[in-house]
Amino acid sequence: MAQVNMPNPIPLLMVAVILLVSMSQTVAASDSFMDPQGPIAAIQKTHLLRATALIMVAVVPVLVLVPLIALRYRRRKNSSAAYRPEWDFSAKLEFLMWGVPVLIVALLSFYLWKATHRLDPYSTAFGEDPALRVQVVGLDWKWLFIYPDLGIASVGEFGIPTKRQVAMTLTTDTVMQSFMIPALAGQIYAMPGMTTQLHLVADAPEVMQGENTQYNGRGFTKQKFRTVAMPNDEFEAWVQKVRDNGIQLNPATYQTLAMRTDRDEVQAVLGTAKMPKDALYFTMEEDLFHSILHRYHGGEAVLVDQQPGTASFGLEAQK
Ligand SMILES: [Cu+2]
Repeated sequence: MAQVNMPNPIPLLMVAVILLVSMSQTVAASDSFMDPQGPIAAIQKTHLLRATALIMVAVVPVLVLVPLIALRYRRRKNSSAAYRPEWDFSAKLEFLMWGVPVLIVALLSFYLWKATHRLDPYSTAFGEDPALRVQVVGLDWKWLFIYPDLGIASVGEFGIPTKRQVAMTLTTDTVMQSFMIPALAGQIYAMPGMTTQLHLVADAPEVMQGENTQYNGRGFTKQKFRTVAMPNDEFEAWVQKVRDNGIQLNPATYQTLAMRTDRDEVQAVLGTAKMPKDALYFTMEEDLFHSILHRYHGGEAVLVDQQPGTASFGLEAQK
């Protein structure tokens, strides 16, 4: 047999451990509801931990008792373990085996019911009015954030004030997409011609990743954005920055934006030196959101070259 030179496993293990630790640190920067940055994700976390703990009441005894019973009642000489081949019923055991799961399911249902209503994305229970209104449009492969009351829009950077409710209305101008900012709230689906809502509140200034969780083709992995929660004065400054440095979002620029391009590709066409490398800033006047929505409400199928998300729409980026 050929001699295989096995590398010394210790340095390899150390590298693996270091990698894991450093990865968990880069990932941990509030990209998960396990590190919640707002009340909704915080409740989601509690809910997960509670459900896990309840399920463990059934799982842990099984994991512990199966090997113990197999070991203790195995066939061997001079065994001190009881051997009762005629045994067939124990009320106590039956009560335990059925009662505990019933209790667990009942408790889980109770908490699930409560959490489902508490965490209803349409509910405004977590913040006071006036909420900041944001219209969100899913495109291939970016999210467009429209601030209808501020006359601005952005792609790749989603600025929000802290401690104030953000009331989002979502749709897409392409295939179904799923919006999520794990550290805050979500996920929620959006479909063309329809709207859904999502309300969220950020507790403290923080940068959080947002994404689309519904696979939609080539640029899917790049459909991420930075959610920047800022104190109110910084948020106002950010709005001013977007207003001062943004380009007009009109039918022509929207046409380019809506094509099947990832953020880098659209950045190359629409980006200017005044914008961050990974974000687009816009100013706008018209009610773009409703014109996007109503395009699907004509009672007839939308022509294929008028549908972002099709190869015929505009000049699709070839790749
Ligand atoms: Cu729908």
